[in-house]
Amino acid sequence: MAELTAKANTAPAEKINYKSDVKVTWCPGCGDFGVLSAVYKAFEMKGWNPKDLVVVSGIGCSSRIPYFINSYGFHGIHGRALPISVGLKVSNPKLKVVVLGGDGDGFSIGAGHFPHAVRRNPNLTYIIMDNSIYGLTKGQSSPTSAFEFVTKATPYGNIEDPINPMAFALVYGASFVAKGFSGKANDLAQLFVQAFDHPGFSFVNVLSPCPTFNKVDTFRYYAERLATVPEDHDTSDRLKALKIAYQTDKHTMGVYYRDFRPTLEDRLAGVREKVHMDTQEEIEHLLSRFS
Ligand SMILES: Cc1ncc(C[n+]2csc(CCOP(=O)(O)OP(=O)(O)O)c2C)c(N)n1
Ligand code: SF4
Ligand SMILES: [Mg+2]
Repeated sequence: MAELTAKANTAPAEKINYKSDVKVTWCPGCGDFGVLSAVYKAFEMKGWNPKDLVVVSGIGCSSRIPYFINSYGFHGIHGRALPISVGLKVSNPKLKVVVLGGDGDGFSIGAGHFPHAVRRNPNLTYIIMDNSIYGLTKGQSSPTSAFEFVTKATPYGNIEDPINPMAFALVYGASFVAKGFSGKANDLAQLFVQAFDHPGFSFVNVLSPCPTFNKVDTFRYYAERLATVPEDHDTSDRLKALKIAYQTDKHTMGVYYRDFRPTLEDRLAGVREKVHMDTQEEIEHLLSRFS
């Protein structure tokens, strides 16, 4: 059941504390701690007032994150974080909306919402905490699990190919697409700030290992394959971004792509303007019949 958590406090303006009093209940060593730390840092850099900020999630270990943040929060239903967030932006465009959740939440049950959020281009940030597993339900394979990955649900190895989250976002037309790693919280915080500053739908896929349901050390696995987007990469070139997304030998961190086009809020303001004008014209036309 959807749950609205209003935890915004009235902390003094000079130093905003984004940490809530709720105990973080993830397993020791969970990659999600790195994401949470980067989120705190990025919010500190932005200095947003918690009363103007809503953190939205679905269901999963990662989706518990709104409880740990001093802001408004919406711990929603599995796979429905994006529609909830778009609704928030439509009803109050001034809100800062940051959406977080797991790879299962976003790319399995929630995958159908992704293209439609993207093509509306709402001014919000969507962060996937990608551990390539269903953590909360005790370690089944997810849409980003590797082929032949062994889990309790796939004891003979996963028979499905994984989706490529970066290509997924690029092909659907997201206006900002970036990738990060929870083991590099400072870099991640910088990436989040760039995503927050982007006017439109910004997507960040974060590699966030689940040590509980991975037999190998995924932190080390990723760290050994980390690369950064080349400095001369043209972020306005979607095809070049796709080439980086399809590199199989490394995990490249940074901003792959961005473009600037009207946001959902701009588009709705345009419609409101037209409605207002039409109404004015209609009123004048009606009045002219009585003059
Ligand atoms: C409609 C619905 N279907 C299925 C579930 C069961 N369920 C809860 S969390 C989850 C997957 C969690 O995986 P992910 O989104 O990757 O988050 P993680 O726990 O890995 O952070 C599933 C299938 C549910 N709660 N609601
Ligand atoms: S099960 Fe995995 S994803 Fe969930 S809290 Fe534990 S380490 Fe993190
Ligand atoms: Mg997951």
